[in-house]
Amino acid sequence: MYEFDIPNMTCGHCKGTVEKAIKATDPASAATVDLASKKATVETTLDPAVISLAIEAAGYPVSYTKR
Ligand SMILES: [Cu+2]
Repeated sequence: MYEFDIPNMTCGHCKGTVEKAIKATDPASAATVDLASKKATVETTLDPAVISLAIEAAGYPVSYTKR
């Protein structure tokens, strides 16, 4: 489980974009994207750096930590 900090995620549209980026990268992932805390928690078997790159490619700078 990884926690991604996405400080520029500010509205429902951002949230949807981030959710899509995660799902497109790892369709088997389980992701919860929380707008209020600007965090996404993701259960994935992929390297979290790959998910991170996809979120950044969607327009959102991101950092992550393992939980
Ligand atoms: Cu937005």
